[in-house]
Amino acid sequence: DGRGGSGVSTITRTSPRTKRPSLYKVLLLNDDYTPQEFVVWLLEAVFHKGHDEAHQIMMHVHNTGVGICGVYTYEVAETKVAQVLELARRNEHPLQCTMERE
Ligand code: NFA
Repeated sequence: DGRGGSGVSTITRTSPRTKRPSLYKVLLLNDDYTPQEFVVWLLEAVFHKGHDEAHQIMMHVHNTGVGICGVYTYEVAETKVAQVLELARRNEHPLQCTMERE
């Protein structure tokens, strides 16, 4: 049975103890200064979006003030936010990014 020869089998319980992790939306905020093409590039580079979807998300943020870049577990979402803020800082753009539990 894979635990060392006693011959005693174990049935592993699944569903009652399987808690799914909370998910977090990574949100991008509009501003008046960050170039549209930088936002499109960032959505491709950090969130693995194709060019057309990246452009659509960027325009949604531009037109409504906020948009969802993706939905991830806590640590992945935290890392994406940090990557966006660091890329914006390095390029001297005021682009803001945050995360919110779904
Ligand atoms: N509003 C910015 C501009 O017109 C573009 C932008 C889109 C910025 C999405 C931030 C997020 N240059």
